[in-house]
Amino acid sequence: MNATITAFERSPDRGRGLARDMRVRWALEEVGQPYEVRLVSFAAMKEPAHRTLHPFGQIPTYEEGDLGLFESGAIVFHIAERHAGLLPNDANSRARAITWMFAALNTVEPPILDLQTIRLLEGDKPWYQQRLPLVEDRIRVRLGELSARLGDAECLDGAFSAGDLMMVSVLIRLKASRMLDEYPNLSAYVARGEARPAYQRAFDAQLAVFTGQPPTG
Ligand SMILES: N[C@@H](CCC(=O)N[C@@H](CS)C(=O)NCC(=O)O)C(=O)O
Repeated sequence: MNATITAFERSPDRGRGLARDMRVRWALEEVGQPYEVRLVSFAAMKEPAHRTLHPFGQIPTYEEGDLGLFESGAIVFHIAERHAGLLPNDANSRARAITWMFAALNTVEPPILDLQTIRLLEGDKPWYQQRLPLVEDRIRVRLGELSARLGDAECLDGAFSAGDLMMVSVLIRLKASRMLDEYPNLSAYVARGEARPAYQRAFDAQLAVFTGQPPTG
């Protein structure tokens, strides 16, 4: 039986890769697992039925037989553990790839989310103009550190892994701000992720929800 994930019925970015079901779709595509999608409205996400699956009333979720998961990181990790293709076999390499997943979610994503939150919710507040550069600088610190570590490498640690999938997914959130342009190796790293056929299939499938056109891949 195919796994079922949840995704936005109506997404703020109209299905252009930012909602976090994209990470899960991408992981499933990388490991070649078909999946079903259940679309949920903002109202339905807050209903008890959905909260049974996701206590915080959000997407994505993941159902596979008796198993119900929430949190995109946990879901991608589960997929990567169950299927070959996203985590190396060597134990130490595997541990390092998992470390990069946590780094993406715990160290790099929080300041990026801060930027999105203040833009969305605090744009009309008197402190916004003062706060904005502080938040942007915190992102630049992380991008500078990440850029230094990546250097000229294709991936964060050896071959492409769930760590890269998560890091690229997080960095993509910065594309509209153009901050990534300041770090050419990170821009190229994100572009390499986006060029992967599995990413393209996932992107097309997410976009198709909003265009009504069937995915081409
Ligand atoms: N840490 C969670 C965050 C989930 C999250 O913020 N989901 C967003 C969509 S990308 C959502 O459901 N937003 C609607 C809401 O919070 O009401 C994860 O990685 O899955």
